[in-house]
Amino acid sequence: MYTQALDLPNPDGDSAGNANVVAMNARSEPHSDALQASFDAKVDADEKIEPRDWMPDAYRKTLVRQISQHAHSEIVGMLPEGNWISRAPSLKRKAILIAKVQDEGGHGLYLYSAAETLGTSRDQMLDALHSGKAKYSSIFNYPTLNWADVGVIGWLVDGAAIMNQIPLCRCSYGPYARAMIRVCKEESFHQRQGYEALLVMMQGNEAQKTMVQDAVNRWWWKCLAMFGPPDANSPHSAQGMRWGIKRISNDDLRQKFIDATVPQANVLGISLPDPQLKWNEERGHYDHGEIDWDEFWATVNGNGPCNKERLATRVKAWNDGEWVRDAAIAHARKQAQRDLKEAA
Ligand code: BYC
Repeated sequence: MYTQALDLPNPDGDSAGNANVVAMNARSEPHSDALQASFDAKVDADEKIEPRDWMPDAYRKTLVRQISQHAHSEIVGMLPEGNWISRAPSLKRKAILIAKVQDEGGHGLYLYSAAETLGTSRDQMLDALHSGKAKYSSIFNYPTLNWADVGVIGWLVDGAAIMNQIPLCRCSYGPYARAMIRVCKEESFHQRQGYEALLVMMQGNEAQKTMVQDAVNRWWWKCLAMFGPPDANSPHSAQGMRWGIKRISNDDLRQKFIDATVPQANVLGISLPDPQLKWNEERGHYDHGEIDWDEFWATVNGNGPCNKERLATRVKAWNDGEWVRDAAIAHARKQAQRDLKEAA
């Protein structure tokens, strides 16, 4: 497994591993100009910051916020597509979709592991998700109405995710950067399977083509909003860039995504629902219309079409899984006692 756990400092954690991170959390960070200067020099030299390195509290806090939100997005992101596993149109599509949804679960786990190396326990992060305190990507609060939505999520949602996540492979925090390398490889397969599914539908009958166009119309603007608020209204961007967490700004990534996607839409034979979308020779980019930021913020703040349903599903899964977690901990304890006895 692509674990970051080797980086955890304290071997005396409990069987659930929690004491390790609590111990780290409790460690009070000494602060001095020399420590700060050495951290800044590392970031400027594009070296990785590792879990045992000194880091400013605000850097640690920002990473926990972003990585845990990212992990939550992967886990909640399993739900809209998981909804179609039992209704996939063929065995091949079902197998692909199961593999994809399972990959998203795996991404969540790598990312929770990366965030744990910063001294926050998985229980704390999940508690923040379940209580509605933590954010997850706005995109997963919209419903998947028909099979074409599954293809469009692969093509556009995973396509937007890759655009945002490739630069994160160069993030200054080592465990996050390393986790993102594998995540991006898998996301690339996800994007291609979605595009291929849509290509097949577009060679089908009129009803199938209409389904694809309808799904693209519903998802396009929401995918553009995934990159976050415009740079001018993005409170975390400047500091995130200074720390080498963010490498490319929200607006620049959004523009790159649009420029890459328009030719793909042409090959597919669908139109994108933006009358202002037009190549601008001078800029060398596509111009585009305005995103509905009121809708974005309403969704981010819990009032999108599926927010309550998504959270309720996650909370139920957590409660239903309690006996499995208890059994795993009991087994680990038994194993540890057996190992101790054998060593004695
Ligand atoms: N949705 O100052 P800003 C996937 C929040 S999973 C919700 O620009 P930052 C997939 C932001 O958190 C994709 N909230 O912030 C999975 C902040 O709020 P707080 C998930 C958003 O951090 C399964 C506030 O707005 N990807 O692809 O510099 C199946 C101000 O924003 C959103 C990641 O998580 C949003 N879209 O930049 C298929 C990537 N946008 O925390 C696919 C990692 C912004 O102050 N994250 N907000 O309360 C990032 O790259 C950055 O955190 C963001 C935001 C670009 C998202």
